[in-house]
Amino acid sequence: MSDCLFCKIIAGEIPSIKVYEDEHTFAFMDIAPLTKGHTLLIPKTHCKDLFEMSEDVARNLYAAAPKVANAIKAAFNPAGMNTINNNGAEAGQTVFHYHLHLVPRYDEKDGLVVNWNGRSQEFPPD
Ligand code: IU
Repeated sequence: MSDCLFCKIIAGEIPSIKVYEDEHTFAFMDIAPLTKGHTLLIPKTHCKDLFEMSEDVARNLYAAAPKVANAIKAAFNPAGMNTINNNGAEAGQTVFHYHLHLVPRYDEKDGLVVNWNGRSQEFPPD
């Protein structure tokens, strides 16, 4: 899609820090990382959100997900990882090309106070 930011990143028209690429998928570092190593995994075929995604696109995207997750794990040594996907502005989506957030987690005090389900989670101070 010509006016889609993430399509332009895939095409190399907008620079990104590429983490992974194959025939069907592309992954790059989020420009505003929630934690160290926060990566976005996206399909090369433009689709707005999960509701528009074909089974083929989903299959290819999720086939790449463990590879990218393990590459992030090898590079940053997180203790865990959240995968998050927002669909629709009401659900928090701000870029309308499907993307799966891979958010490495380090410990309960890694500074991120959003739990996997988007609910605020307060941690006690030291
Ligand atoms: P959301 O799920 O649609 O809210 O996530 C959009 C993400 O895209 C968000 O984490 C942004 O930091 C990220 N992003 C980016 O990596 N590069 C950009 O140029 C823009 C947004 I605009």
